[in-house]
Amino acid sequence: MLRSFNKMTNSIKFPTQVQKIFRSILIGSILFTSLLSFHSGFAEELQCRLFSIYPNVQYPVISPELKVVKNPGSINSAIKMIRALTGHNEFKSGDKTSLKTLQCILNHLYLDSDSDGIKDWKIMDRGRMLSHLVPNDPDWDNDQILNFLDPHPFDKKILPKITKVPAHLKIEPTMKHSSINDLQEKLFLRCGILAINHTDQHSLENLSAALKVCENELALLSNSNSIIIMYAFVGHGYTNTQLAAFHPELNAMSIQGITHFNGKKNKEFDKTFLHEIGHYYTFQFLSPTDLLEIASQFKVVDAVETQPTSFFDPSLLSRKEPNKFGFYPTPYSKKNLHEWFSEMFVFTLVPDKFRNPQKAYAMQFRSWLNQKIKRSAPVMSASLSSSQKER
Ligand SMILES: [Ca+2]
Ligand SMILES: [Ca+2]
Ligand SMILES: [Zn+2]
Repeated sequence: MLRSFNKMTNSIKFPTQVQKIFRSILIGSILFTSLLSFHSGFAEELQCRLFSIYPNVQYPVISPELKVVKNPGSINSAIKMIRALTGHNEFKSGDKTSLKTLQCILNHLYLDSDSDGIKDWKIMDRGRMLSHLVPNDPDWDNDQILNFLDPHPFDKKILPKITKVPAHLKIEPTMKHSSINDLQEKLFLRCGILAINHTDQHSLENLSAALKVCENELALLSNSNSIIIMYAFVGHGYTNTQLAAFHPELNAMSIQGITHFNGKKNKEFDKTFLHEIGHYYTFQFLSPTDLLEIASQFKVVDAVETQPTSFFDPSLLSRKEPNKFGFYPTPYSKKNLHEWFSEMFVFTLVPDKFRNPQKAYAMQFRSWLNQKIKRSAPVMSASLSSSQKER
């Protein structure tokens, strides 16, 4: 599933509201909820909340009465200012949004801590409204250490090159889970997956399952040098569809932590985990046109005629009548092209676990994907931050 992180995150500032939001979304099944449907009804909950990139991150204190915009006057003029500043004409505020909240959002949107022209925060992502402000500049202080890896993200300090999980992200081992940071380290060093505790704590069981999958199945793909952030968010349930999610605006995935873990590994964990990694690969290594191109190779779409510029283009996200001659590894892959790709991603790595294990298709998809990864790998290792800044 590809989902907005909005409803699964917490902020240091407003834990109670966020808990409420969690309760309200758990009704819907995650895997089967389209990206866009997460956005209905959002605006009413618009708050001036900052997404916390890791626990206890230190953000500079910004009062809502910050000097930049002393008084926008009215809700309408505040909205106008936000639209002018961000270029997002879609920006709306709900009935419950106060002028003070808008002023606070507005003030955050002006911030550019390192004066490099890339604003610190955003409240919209590719036309979609977010319920938190999320990082817009991947390196707020321009010290070449990406925000989440940076123990002082707003304080430019020269740090040694990162070769292991930085101290501020280390998962505290517990009596029961004494080996958990060993797992965290292996996941990071061997697979580039950085497990970060967030509103929940990672479980030993899920992290060891993730490590196994990455050492066996993911190893079939070309090496990519990129880092996949994997948060533990409270709000994930125990059923297959609720185990994990990918959040494009954070460029991060999230999985179930200990809160909803019922003591035994969910049989579908491996596939769900790979499915979300598939979404990560889409955003990291493909262009929207690539997505159409591979879908047309498998006759899921007809010849590529349009060249969408956004991954959120309706041609990639809307449900269409399945193509009679198309190859769909699962019923869920008929949902839209993003979900088709992620299901193919799982299929290409573990074809035997599918009802119709067409090995030739799995190989065709995998070699196409490996070409795309190889093409972008050198760029990624050289300039992780600048390539992310384009987002
Ligand atoms: Ca900046
Ligand atoms: Ca930094
Ligand atoms: Zn998905």
